[in-house]
Amino acid sequence: MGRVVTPAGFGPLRRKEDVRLVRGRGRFVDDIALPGMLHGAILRSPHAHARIVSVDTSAAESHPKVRVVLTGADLAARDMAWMPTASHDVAAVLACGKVHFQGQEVAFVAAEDRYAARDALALIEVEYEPLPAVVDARTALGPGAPLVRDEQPGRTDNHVFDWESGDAAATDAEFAAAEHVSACDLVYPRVHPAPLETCGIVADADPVEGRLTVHATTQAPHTHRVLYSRIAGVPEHRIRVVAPDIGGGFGNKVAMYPGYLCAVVASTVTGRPVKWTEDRSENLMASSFARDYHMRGEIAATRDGRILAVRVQVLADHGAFNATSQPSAFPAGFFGVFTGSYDLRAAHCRVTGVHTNKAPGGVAYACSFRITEASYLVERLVDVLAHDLGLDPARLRMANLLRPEQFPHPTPTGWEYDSGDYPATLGLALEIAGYDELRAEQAALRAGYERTGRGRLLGIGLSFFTEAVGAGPRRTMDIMGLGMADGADLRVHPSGDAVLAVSCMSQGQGHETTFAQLIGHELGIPADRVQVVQGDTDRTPFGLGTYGSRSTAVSGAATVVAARRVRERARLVAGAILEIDPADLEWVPGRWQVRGNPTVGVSLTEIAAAAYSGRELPDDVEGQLDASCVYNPPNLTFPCGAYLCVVEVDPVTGEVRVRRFVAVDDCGVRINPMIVAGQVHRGLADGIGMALMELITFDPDGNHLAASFMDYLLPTSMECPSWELGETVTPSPHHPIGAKGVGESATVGSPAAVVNAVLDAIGVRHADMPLTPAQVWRAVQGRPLRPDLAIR
Ligand code: MCN
Ligand code: CUM
Repeated sequence: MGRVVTPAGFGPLRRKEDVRLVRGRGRFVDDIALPGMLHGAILRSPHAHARIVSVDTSAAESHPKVRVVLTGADLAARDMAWMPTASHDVAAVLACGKVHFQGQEVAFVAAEDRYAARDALALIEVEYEPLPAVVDARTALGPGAPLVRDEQPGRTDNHVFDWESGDAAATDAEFAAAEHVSACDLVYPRVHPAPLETCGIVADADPVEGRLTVHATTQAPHTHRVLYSRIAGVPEHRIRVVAPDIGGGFGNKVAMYPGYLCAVVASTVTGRPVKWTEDRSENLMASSFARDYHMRGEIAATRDGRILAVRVQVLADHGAFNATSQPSAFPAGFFGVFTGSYDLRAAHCRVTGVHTNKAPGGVAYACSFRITEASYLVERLVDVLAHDLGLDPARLRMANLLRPEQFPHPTPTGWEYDSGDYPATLGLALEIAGYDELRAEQAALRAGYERTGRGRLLGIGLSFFTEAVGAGPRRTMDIMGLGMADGADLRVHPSGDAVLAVSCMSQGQGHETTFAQLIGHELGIPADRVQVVQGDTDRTPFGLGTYGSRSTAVSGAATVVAARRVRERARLVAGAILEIDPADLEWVPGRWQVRGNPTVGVSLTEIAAAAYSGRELPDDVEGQLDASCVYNPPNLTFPCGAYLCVVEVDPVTGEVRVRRFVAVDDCGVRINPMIVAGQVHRGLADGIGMALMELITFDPDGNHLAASFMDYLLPTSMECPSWELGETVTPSPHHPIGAKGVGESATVGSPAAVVNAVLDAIGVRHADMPLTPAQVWRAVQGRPLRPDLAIR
């Protein structure tokens, strides 16, 4: 660790893409208008669970502006009623026979304009026979629970999977021998990523060329192309998927949605382009949700607070279809990192997935594949342990964190953390916060409250997280059989300017800037002379895309390796120009020069011109200046962070105000510290949202109770303090520039800090999120509610 140095080419460069984005010149899917384009709309189920007795589309079809109406039966006739999901399940495209959740897609209309399409939905007559719904995961496996997936032959219950990780026997032995055990039941409620831009598509099936062009809001264009190809039985080269500018994804735009496929079919049937854009309620009701984990955690320790083992049981609510998007071999995502940042002797978890009559729960919402749940669990457990043993939560953490000399660290659940200096990271957060003074202020405020019965209480909440980002390697991680490795193609033009094409896809993370900076760092080409091409399967190499904060760790590594290959090629050309053995040349940013004689050398610009010129080149140099790389990461990268949240709580009204938030992140070497800070700011706001206000909940009949921003509350700048950031740097030993991902770190780490702070203020051992004023007030009274009981 030590002093933070910014390597050449890196630094707080302003985002290149903002030149168009902040001027309203971005081009989003809904900005696209093709000649003759039709507009789609979806009829959705009003019931959470019902048999479809009949569907009559005749009135809608005779609407003068309607061009096609699609039902489940129409899709079944094309063998397209069901689509594969990443988790070896299938999900309905349009309901056939029955509906499984409220808001499920039942029919699709394409009409001359958006209004006509909506009007026509009202003309479709669907007769439903309502069935009892199962909404609570805890009753889904019980006797008499309604069967959600009875269309699957032989199915008798709502069980999805059982998965375990760690050593059960060793863990049980630690618990049996431990001096102290703390246990806690926690719910990580269902939440939604709620990006600013909802999901949408413009599908254009060209019957003459036999080509399908799709403009869609997707974080993973190549994966989507493979999916379209498999579902429609059309080879990949006949499909082009373009993701233009995207107004936020946060995981919501990883999955394939029925509206996309319906638009493709409607375009095929009508021979005209079809646009479909979700509205906000549709997005909140039917697109990928996150979390919905019911967890029982236990932590074993000595009486003086040496943590020995953690044991966890999870009930995972996957909704009606197992439509998660994590690597195939990980049914509970990367939940296995629930051992957190601590030096444990043993750990074990058992996760059971169940179906309910709710929209398919993805793993989406800045989750790094369930690490959000894992991190929240262990960081809550550590605070519960501190509460039970009467220990200070900061000192308890410091005493149990992994020490720098323990890296690379094999965890009890089979991961290998690459690097980190956890004590220094926590130490810096405590220092920035002024921890001891805060505790003194807390004691004074509490004494005042106890004397007068009024006033605010101060709460100080900590969380220390370890993230796991940058999936593959391809040998152990695939999605639908596609290995998690990504490509980068780099071409330096005769002018010395460069074009980089990558498989990842920015939704606001600033890739056009940071990936250009990677080229600047490796080749000395200024970032404004590097064009970054992304989001177009016709113009970019194959790769699985942007999620799980994998772009820097995987595509970034591919970019660096490709740039180094170009540099080596340039060395040979430089040798030819200078008539000197290439082995005698040394690289300084932007230039090959003679070792020991720096006045003799050639710049990359001169080398590029020569590589395309009529000049004779060495036999093993073909000419031109380009290179590619497909990067198969040897391991994930493991960023970490120490977060400290300070809240003021009014115990009479339950109102919470976040006064301060200190976040020290270690994401290895930072390419653009300003973009990293922006990523962290965003994730911290996520944490405040989830901890205090965000909740997707249902009534017992499965009616969705949060289908608008009136009910699904998001934090604004009003709820957020001025963030106080710090950094430590332990480079990843296996990443070519030592970078680790950061895009989801703050979302993973912050919820526990906020919850720990609120509970610390009111002296309560545990209460579930979201800690709304009502929930806090009840917790003060000693009777907090379960989040699924719609706290208002
Ligand atoms: N970066 C850096 N130095 C590092 C690490 C990252 O400069 N050591 C930069 C990267 O180059 C990139 C940004 O920070 O410009 C985020 O990088 P990374 O951690 O690699 O994450 P991804 O680019 O793969 O982004 C995905 C991640 C995920 S999975 C979600 S969800 C999320 C997030 O990013 N969605 C976002 N941040 C988001 N930010 C915005 N604005 N919009 C979203 O939808
Ligand atoms: Cu899981 S949300 Mo992000 O990985 O796209």
